[in-house]
Amino acid sequence: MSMIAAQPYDYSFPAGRLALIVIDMQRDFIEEGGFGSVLGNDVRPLAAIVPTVRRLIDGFRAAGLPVIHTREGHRSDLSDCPPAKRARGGGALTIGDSGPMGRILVDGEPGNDLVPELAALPGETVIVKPGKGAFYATPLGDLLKAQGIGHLVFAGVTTEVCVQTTMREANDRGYECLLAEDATESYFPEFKAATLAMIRAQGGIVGWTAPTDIIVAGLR
Ligand code: TIU
Repeated sequence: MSMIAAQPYDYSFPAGRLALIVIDMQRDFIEEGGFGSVLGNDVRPLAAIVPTVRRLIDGFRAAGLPVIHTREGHRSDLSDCPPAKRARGGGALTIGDSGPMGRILVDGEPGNDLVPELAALPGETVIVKPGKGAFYATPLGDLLKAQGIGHLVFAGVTTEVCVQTTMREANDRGYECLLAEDATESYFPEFKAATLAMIRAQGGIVGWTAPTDIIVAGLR
């Protein structure tokens, strides 16, 4: 077993059996005019983690370990978007409406793309998901099973919404989950802090957390 110094205690993983899941590092959440901003958020703090997420991705690529990207996006006919989800938000625009980066949160639109610095390489999987969790209504679980992967490192946005939801889904499915503390961000700093604390409380009730540099060093 390999080991990464983490909270609430060291994170162990079998060498070659660890994958990185980068959650929703897409223009819709990180750039002005996308879903994050139509919900009323200041999106600027999220762009600040892009270089750190890139360092984590590069560490996994250099170690020959899988990098899986996700995007929150709906089909163009919105058949996979519950009316309840579309009705939320209270802003002038909602999911499926036309914004400056194309239709909001719709797969295939410019705003749904990953930010250019974090684009998937050929051969890397991109999961397009209709929900906050990446296991719901996607092939992610089958894909991990087929590759024999039981240990997952998480990064991306936002910490308390799609990242935490996916970590909880993974935890209930038996995966050992580690969140990169500085490669995740929220529109609400206090929500990020609370999420990191609740994940590792009670002996790691949801999983572990560690800084990106420690994780990357642990891959070598
Ligand atoms: N609104 C918010 O914080 N997040 C989302 O809607 N989706 C993700 O977290 N990706």
